[in-house]
Amino acid sequence: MTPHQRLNRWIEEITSLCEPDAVQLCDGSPEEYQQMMASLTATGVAKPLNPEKRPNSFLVRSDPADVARVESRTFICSDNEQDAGPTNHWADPNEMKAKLTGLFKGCMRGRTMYVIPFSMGPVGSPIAHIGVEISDSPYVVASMHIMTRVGRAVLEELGTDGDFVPCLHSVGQPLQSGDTGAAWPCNPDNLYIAHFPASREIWSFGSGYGGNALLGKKCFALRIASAMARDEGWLAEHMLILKLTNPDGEYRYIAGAFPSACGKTNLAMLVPTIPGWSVETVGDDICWMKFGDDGQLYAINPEAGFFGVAPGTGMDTNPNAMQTLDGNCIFTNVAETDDGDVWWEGMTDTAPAHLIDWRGNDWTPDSDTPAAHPNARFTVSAAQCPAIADEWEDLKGVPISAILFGGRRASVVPLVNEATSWEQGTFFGSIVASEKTAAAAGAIGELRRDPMAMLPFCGYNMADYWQHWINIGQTANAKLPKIYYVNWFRKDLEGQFVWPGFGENARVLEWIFERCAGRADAVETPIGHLPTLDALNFDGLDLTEDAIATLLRVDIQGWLAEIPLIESYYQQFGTNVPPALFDQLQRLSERLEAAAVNVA
Ligand code: SAT
Ligand code: MN
Repeated sequence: MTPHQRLNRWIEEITSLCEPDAVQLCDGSPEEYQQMMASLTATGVAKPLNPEKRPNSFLVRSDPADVARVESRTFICSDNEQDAGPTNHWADPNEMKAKLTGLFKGCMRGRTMYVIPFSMGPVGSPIAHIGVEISDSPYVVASMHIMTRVGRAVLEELGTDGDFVPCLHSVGQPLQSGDTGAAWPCNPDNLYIAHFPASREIWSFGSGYGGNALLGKKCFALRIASAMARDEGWLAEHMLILKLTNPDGEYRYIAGAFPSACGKTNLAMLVPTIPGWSVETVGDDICWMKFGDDGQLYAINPEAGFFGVAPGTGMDTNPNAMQTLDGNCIFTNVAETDDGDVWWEGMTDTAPAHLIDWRGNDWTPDSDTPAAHPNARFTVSAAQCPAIADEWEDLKGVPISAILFGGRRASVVPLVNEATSWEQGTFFGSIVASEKTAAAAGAIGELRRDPMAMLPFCGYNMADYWQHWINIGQTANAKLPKIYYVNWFRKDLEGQFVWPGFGENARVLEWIFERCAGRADAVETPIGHLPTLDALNFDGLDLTEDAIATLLRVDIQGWLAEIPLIESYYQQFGTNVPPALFDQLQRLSERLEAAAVNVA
């Protein structure tokens, strides 16, 4: 079938296990894409949109029971439970394989089994890696065309003995003879998204949606790749990558990790408010970084498309995303307008008077359910983004000058602080949190820790992953990026956001840029370097002195109150927590105590 013996053997093995009616080796061609969309249209799950509104675009409605990633059914199957760590669901690899082999037996009867060779990253890049997904879903094939690089070039790159990650997927709904089955087949009662980090394999059963089914994304590019990166001395991160250019035409690349609902895609496509500055997009979700010969970390976006949350995306919040969506898109679980286009909450200020909602029912603004599912998605090629950086497909990657970590914190955490070392930056990354409740200033809301925004995406023990970060910092001759902790979500005593956010975040990026260039001032504080009042560009911003003070305040008492919370958070990881992080915590605590005495 292919020149690759191991791949051929795997295809044969899966064919005899799953018993499909036919096997199709995917070539990634436009004809193949049209074939998939035609078959999805024929079964009624996809609907072509009005070509005058949205050329070559489709609306897909999933089963209402299959609308998002399911973390409770996501498993890390390492030999030892401790290697999965307390934040992952662990399963014994042999037991999981046995159970899944039972489920996969005959699961593709009546269906075509697609073999999808794909590259995460530009084909031929030394930072890229190859996977092969076997799936019985044409929706997955079409989506993989957009989200990854699929086809012949990948097989050529694999040659006869290249490495690949086998990614096995089935919607888990075989067809009886003559039966056409459900429009959106799935099997939510038997859902498994299983990862085998030691053998670098993924087995996913029962869902056709997003990260459960497009196995190149979170399953491979984060969970399996994080384990590969640990073994091979690189970083696989849940980060955007942007290119920032100043008015003189100097540019730098910045990566950033943010938990969901913190505006990561908006930041990746930001339109700066400050004159002369520009942001271009390299990636919006995932970042792979390897050391170059010069000791710098070079990054690629392993993906080729955006699988973005539609609701909340509009011309006011993200004009670049909106323009990316002009055509050639798959929309899943958004609402349909009367003229054959799409709509979702946040696309426009006022909703159309009539829609068909994501479930296929009539909808008006008086309806008490949303028109689009909150996790409705667009799938679109990154190349269509008007802000895409020319070098986004550079084989050697782009050198990263700074790494941002951010959460959603109403209190305690200032607008920006710079870590004084890689170890301190790793410490900041490990304690990233978002507040569940909108806490009043001074009080700490209930914190959901999401270290490095990797909580559901780390393929091994989170604390071992922190140790890997520490180890990366000790790489000989490394020229490491500076690390920043940012918070766009600080609130005042009345519970109002203090910082305007969106395009104004460019002001913080400007300071970071100038710090990397060795030109901007900072004050040393117990929590690292903060901008001096003059160093941060507030020109033309309507902020009171009080607001600026709140944004740049080092909240000694607030931070002191966090020390025991961090300590007990670390304790759940037992002895796996790197001593370097306890050391950072201890020293932070000492600096805060000393500052508290000085203030008193
Ligand atoms: O569904 S995905 O995992 O691809 C996207 C997400 O949940 O972040
Ligand atoms: Mn993500």
